[in-house]
Amino acid sequence: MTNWTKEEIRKVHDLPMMELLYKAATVHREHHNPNEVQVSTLISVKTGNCSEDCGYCSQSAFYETEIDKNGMLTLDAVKRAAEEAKAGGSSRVCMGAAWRSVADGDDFEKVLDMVEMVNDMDMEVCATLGMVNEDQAQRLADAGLFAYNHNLDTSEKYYKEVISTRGFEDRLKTIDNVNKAKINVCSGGIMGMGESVDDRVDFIHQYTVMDQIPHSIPINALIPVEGTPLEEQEIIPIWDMLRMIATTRIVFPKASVRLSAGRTNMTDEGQSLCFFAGANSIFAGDKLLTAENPDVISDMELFDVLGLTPMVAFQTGDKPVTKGRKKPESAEKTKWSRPGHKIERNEEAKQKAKDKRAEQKFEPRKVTSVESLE
Ligand code: SAM
Ligand code: DTB
Ligand code: SF4
Repeated sequence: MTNWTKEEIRKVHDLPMMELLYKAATVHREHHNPNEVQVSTLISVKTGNCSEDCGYCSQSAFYETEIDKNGMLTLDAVKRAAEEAKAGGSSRVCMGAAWRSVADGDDFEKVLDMVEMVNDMDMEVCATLGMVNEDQAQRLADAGLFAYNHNLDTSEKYYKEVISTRGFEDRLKTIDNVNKAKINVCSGGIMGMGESVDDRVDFIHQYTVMDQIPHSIPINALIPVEGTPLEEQEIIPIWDMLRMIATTRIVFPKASVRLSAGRTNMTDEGQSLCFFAGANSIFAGDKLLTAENPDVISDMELFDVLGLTPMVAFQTGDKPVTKGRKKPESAEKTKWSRPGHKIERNEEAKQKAKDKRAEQKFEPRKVTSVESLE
């Protein structure tokens, strides 16, 4: 917990750009090596068909988007992806699943196996699986999880304009459960969803009142995805991203600030300014979860130009020790809230998806050339 007021945060955010960047860069070098960047690779271990209606997300089952949906990946596939990530300079693997919350059972046991395996490869393991209860967080910790990503995404007020199927307080509860299990919390947001500057300030302020400040704070730029309610949002100007990164760095001097989704829409110079303003981690690899990301070679070329080096694993925290596997503690399923209020643009995108699916169902089947020959 820190005692920043919203007014103080807003004052920092609104500083003249050169002053803001200078201040942020000064705080950055006081607490971090400014020439080092932590590099993580995302692996989507379960893709698409998610039961939530998050207005930004390509993986929601409510919307019709062009993604390759996938059930659980095999342990082998995750191993190969992690090896490739390590060879490419990543020190952390972040496993994402298109789940609302974790359900005890085979798929969760598989995730625990994956965590154990990647931790044994001497890489930091992060997971982002939706809401978790205390027992599930503890089981992830025991499997060797280094960090858990769970984003608040935006201000509590604007959250209600983006998602109707889950409650903000459940996100806070999950972060609390992760903290209790002594797993490093990674939590941040998405900029450019139509929120106001006040929402951005409120978003930052939320973290100042937490008992524990997150270990890392991802600042994503919205990637507008066709078929989602936010498909028509304009790409956020780099200047807005810089203000958010610099302000986050100044308010949370010790945290990792991650320049996350949306780098394909930024120039090298724009990204360089983000590093100068205090961003000290990125997601590498030509795919995020479903969306595009710059390829590793161009990232490493930029690192070379800037004299940046990828951070080695476990520089910001000890390697977790894997403990024996226990059975889930509570037979009772955790009840997470489902507010269910109507968000107009989400409803429109849901209807569009329904219409498109109905159309596809009644479309005459195309006759292939082989069939037509017979
Ligand atoms: N289902 C889990 C959850 O929601 O916590 C984990 C996966 S979810 C895709 C992880 C995060 O990715 C979201 O919280 C959001 O911040 C980010 N994200 C998803 N779609 C995005 C987009 N189109 N642009 C930017 N960030 C996005
Ligand atoms: C985070 O804050 N950003 C990452 C990670 N945490 C899981 C995810 C970005 C997802 C971008 C959209 C996609 O790939 O579908
Ligand atoms: Fe599901 Fe997570 Fe996407 Fe929301 S952000 S639809 S919970 S995968």
